[in-house]
Amino acid sequence: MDVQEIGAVEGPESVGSSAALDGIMQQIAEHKGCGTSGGSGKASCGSGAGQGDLPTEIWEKVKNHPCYSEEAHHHYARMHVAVAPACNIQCNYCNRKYDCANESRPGVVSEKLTPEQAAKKVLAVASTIPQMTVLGIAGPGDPLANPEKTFKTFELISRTAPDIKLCLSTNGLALPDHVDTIAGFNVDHVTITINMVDPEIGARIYPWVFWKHKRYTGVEAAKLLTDRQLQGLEMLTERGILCKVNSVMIPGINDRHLIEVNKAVKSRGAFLHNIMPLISSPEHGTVFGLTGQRGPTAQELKALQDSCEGEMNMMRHCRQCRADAVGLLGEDRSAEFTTDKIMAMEVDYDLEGRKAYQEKVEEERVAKVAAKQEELKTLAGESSDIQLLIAVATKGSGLINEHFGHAKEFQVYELSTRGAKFVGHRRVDLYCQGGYGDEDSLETVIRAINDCHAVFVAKIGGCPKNDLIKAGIEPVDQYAHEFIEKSAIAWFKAYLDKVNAGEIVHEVRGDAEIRQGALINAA
Ligand code: CLF
Ligand code: SF4
Repeated sequence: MDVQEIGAVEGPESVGSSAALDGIMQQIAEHKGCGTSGGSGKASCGSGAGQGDLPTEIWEKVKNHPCYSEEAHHHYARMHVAVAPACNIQCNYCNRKYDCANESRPGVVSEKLTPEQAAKKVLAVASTIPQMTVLGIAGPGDPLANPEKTFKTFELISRTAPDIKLCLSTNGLALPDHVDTIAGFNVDHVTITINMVDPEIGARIYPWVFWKHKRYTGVEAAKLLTDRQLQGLEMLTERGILCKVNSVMIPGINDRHLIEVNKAVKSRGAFLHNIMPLISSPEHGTVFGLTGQRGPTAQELKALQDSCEGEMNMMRHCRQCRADAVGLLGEDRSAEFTTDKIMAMEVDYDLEGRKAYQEKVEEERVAKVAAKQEELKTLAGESSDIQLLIAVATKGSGLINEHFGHAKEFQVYELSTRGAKFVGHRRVDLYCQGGYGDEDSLETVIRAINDCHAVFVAKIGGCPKNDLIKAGIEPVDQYAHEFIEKSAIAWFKAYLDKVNAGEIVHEVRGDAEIRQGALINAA
């Protein structure tokens, strides 16, 4: 059992001020999309883009990558191997004893691995989880500050598990020096964390960077970092490597500036932009945690993401996972694959079996999309401008298949006459603990989905049902084990019918909280 609780949920007062939200909304009004000067293959509608929205060669690269395709993340898993402990910069949201916040929640890595151990782990996981399609190296430090270990791991895996996509996440400082090696290993997916393109802002995020045996501080350090990040991004996209940019949204420091970052990375050919909330609690021991720097509220984050979703692909399903995460995004099976357990495992890397399993997954995906399209027809002719959010309890496969009390997160969909669109997720405390409902947890769940009109579940008990209704959130269990989007559209159609008939009045919901200290690794 490896359970780590980081921090506590903040109270309702932590929800951002309306002045802050107004400021972002104003920026959005002034920001007409994200320009159109991006590199090739960028014309799509977000990481939710499907087969028909992308050029074939891009679709082939993203269709089973759970981070680069929102649709894929319901079906395919990724794993990280923690082979890269050192880092060459300091971020104010990172404490070195924790994972890299580029790609992980601030939790402790259970084990650091050698490249050989990592290769064995990949084979063990791939043999057990046939839908694991991507290996990422994302820390716990920076992979390119540990180039020998990172590339040795890639070399071993590309030889023994050729069907697994290789993925890399970096702060970008050392990136220009390694682009050719990355391309040489056929790494198709690289993430760069870019939080600013203005060194004055960067100096508030990065106290120092270490480059060519010298430590730089302040604006000089931030200037060096941003120059190297943007140079690395250009070099990768020139070689046809799909680049995702991660940005941490830090209210009052870079929140409005991230619109400029979005333009800058789009113009250099980034494929996807992932704006993530700052996670900051005093318990993390980070500079931001200790100085009380808050993270954004759910509405602030969504408003910024919406503002950048012109023609730029936006990722909204990131789980800020650990540097040793294993499984579907949103689940963590790393405790099943500790070094002790792996060494004792009989590994049977069945390439044909993996292919056969993934073909079945593809059939499920086709059925899911067809069901959604069919249901969408019922909204044809509706002219309502009502737009609302719902929360969904799911264990994956695009189904409403989780009990309310067992949900560790809820997926959030925006419903309108255009259909159902995935717009995020909310991590929560388990409501059901040891067979009983926990009232304190229920309060935190309600705060986390407070901006939603309904919560879709496979099953729910009487007590939480009543409390949700009191809070104005409708518990919906009539679509248990059915497809999420199809069910959501059917429910929304019925909602519109009731509004049109005058049976109910549509009301706008309030803001919601982003969990600051969720359970990050339970097994
Ligand atoms: Fe890992 Fe990152 Fe590759 Fe994904 S994670 S290296 S691109 S395989 Fe994904 Fe995790 Fe978010 Fe990263 S959900 S933190 S975006
Ligand atoms: Fe921490 Fe990652 Fe920043 Fe390095 S790049 S300081 S490991 S968050």
